[in-house]
Amino acid sequence: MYTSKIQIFAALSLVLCTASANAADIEIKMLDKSEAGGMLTFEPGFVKANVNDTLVFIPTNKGHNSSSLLVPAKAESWKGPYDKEFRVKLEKEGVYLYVCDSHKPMGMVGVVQIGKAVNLEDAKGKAAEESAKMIMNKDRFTKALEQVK
Ligand SMILES: [Cu+2]
Repeated sequence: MYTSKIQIFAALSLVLCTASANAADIEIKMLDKSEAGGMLTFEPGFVKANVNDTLVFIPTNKGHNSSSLLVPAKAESWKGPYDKEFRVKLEKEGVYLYVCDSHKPMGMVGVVQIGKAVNLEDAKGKAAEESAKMIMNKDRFTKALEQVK
């Protein structure tokens, strides 16, 4: 009886430890129109996550993809397919900027912060450069970057 309780406790501890060590999946929808009324959006447009978490882009509406625009030093860039669920694991700390290739001019963009924002100044510079070329939603990058802490 005593032994079995210990065994159960040991098994339970193992389960809990495994769970806390697991990285998270974070879903980001690709939308024509958000519930708040914004056109052509990633939702959420800003995500703060941990090293080794995975972004999961969901093709809720058709005609969108996800491509990295700026990644921290030594991090891998990505270019996701259109109209398919796409997963990208982020293994380096810093700020990531990404866009929908078709709708970058319309400000279909997003920002991810992994751990410390070690490259925030670079990200702000790139975002300002790209935002200047947009024809709508020019403030999306700025508003997302304001949430970086
Ligand atoms: Cu798009």
